[in-house]
Amino acid sequence: MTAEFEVSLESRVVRPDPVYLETSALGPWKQAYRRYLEDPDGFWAQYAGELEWVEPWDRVKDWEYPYARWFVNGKLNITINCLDRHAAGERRNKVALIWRGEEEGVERVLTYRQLHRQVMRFAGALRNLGVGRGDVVCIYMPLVPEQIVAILACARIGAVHSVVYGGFGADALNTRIRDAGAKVVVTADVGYRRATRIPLKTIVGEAVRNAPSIEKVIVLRRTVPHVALHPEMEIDFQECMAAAPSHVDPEVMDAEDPLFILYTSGTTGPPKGIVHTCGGYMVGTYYTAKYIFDLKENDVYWCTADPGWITGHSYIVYGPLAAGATVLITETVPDYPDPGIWWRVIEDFGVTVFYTAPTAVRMFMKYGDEWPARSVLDSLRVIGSVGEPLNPEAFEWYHRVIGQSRCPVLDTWWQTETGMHMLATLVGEPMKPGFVGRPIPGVSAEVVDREGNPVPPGTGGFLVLTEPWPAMMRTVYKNDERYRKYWTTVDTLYLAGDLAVKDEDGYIMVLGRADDIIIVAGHNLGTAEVESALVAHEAVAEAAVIGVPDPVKGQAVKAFVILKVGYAPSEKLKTDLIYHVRMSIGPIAMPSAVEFVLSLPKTRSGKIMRRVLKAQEMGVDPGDISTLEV
Ligand code: 6R9
Repeated sequence: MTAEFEVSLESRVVRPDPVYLETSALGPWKQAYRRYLEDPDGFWAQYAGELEWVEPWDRVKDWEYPYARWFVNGKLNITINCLDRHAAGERRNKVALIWRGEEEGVERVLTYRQLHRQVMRFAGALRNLGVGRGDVVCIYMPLVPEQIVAILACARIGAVHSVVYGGFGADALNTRIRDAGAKVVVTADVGYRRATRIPLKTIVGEAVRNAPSIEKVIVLRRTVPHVALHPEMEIDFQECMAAAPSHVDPEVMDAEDPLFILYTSGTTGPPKGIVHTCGGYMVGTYYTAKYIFDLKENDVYWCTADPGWITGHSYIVYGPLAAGATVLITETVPDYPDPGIWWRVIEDFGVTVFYTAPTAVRMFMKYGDEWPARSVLDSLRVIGSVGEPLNPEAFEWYHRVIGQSRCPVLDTWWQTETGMHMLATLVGEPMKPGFVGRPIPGVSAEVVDREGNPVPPGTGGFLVLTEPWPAMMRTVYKNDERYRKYWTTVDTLYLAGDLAVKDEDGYIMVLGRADDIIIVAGHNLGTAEVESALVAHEAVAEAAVIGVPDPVKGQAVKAFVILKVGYAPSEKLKTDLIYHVRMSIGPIAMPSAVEFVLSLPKTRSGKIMRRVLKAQEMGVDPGDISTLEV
């Protein structure tokens, strides 16, 4: 970035019903944050103390820059807290998981007791195959309860899971298996998506041919009649469960033993194997699931991510289960058989806490208000967002149409690398559309210049985290140099790679990835600012902007625009949009070109890949595109 830059901070303030703050378990942000600042280690010790440990820790943290150890010498198994603790107590018959298949009426429900038993069985099955502490297991499955059973079974025996999203192809899977040196792959014969079958087992077959570390492939057979297995390599999921012991004690893990590797979605470069450990990750995801979502005992919680992403790891599996919540999962996509399906799921199951991504919100906006209007959404209490900036326009729609102007919108900024929420507007606190919110209690964040000095409110800069936190990644698998880079590029701070701006109240707005920044005549423009202006136009459903070379200004803005249903592309509309950006942000941000498109290149987790648009525009190689949704 060449210099700091000014950003307009105008935003309206949306005040939620005071009852949210009155009933919040964490209380007002200011008090909770002060409690953290006065005694950071004591703050984290308090929440860690709400969980069960096999042996207590000696020290809350050791920080030897840039390496942190949390809950030093503490011994635990995360599944004791996600399962045994509930299954042995009052939650034993509480529903842990509700699964809804793609078809209406195809449902399964598992209580905590049942989930506990299944996890122990599968843990025993893995052990029977010679999988033990420290071995890597690759999980490549559709969104079915067995996917979660497999994840927790690895944790039970101290095996390190590497979940690969079931939408990835054979090459991407092969790269991830090889990098992690996985011993076993757990998969299914098929996944269902828009009524078509995704042949997962066939893809695995291709992916493991050049992966010498693989010894066995465990296959969950969903279709009838069962597909044939190749006995030299493949075994049946249910058969190996049946042959396993029904009780498996949890492996006693050190707080700093690895729990999993997860390859990042990679909007800007090749995927990295992010390594998370047992103790700090457990405390961080438990604390945020319970206190940032402010989960209550009777909540029905639905996070629409897939466990193949960090959002699924932290906020479908580990966090909510550690907090003893009822978690809904479904194999449905948002627009099949029609764009009303998710709202019917909310009505049918009485979902109270809903967590989704801006890409989904913008897609629903495109289809109009009539779809959500057909369902009763009165059960909803809190609606959350993660993954990309929630543009003010998308915030307003989400709050008004889905939240019925009643539910707080819980925007949460965090990363695969952070493991847990970092910035958010706590439930009950005033919301500012366009702003994520403040650092959550327990987290220290700043917006700084290139040297690491905080910039004043209204000035854009780099978003950094200034203190270690429990769920932080510990390294990049087999590439510690890349880990160190996060902490050594801007002073000694953790550089998130996002641009941001803070207002007078300390609310932070994320402006986009720093690699995507556009510099027009020496002025820095975050992609989110221009895209939000475009999305605010009534005809626009979604927009992406990139910088293209300009002989005079250095770079100019090029906009790619998806129109809402009912609008047609025209030269007049292009002019309108350019004018609209001029009036909202200023002449500097005016696109020099607007292109109407039907779709945008996105990662499989739904983030716009501007790098790909840019490469196409310039006619150059886009680099690693294994995460691109095709
Ligand atoms: C959890 C997750 C991380 C990147 C992050 C940022 C973007 C995530 C956001 C957000 C604006 C939010 N991001 N949440 N931007 N507002 N609430 O998405 O992890 O896949 O690793 O992506 O996503 O750019 O740096 P991951």
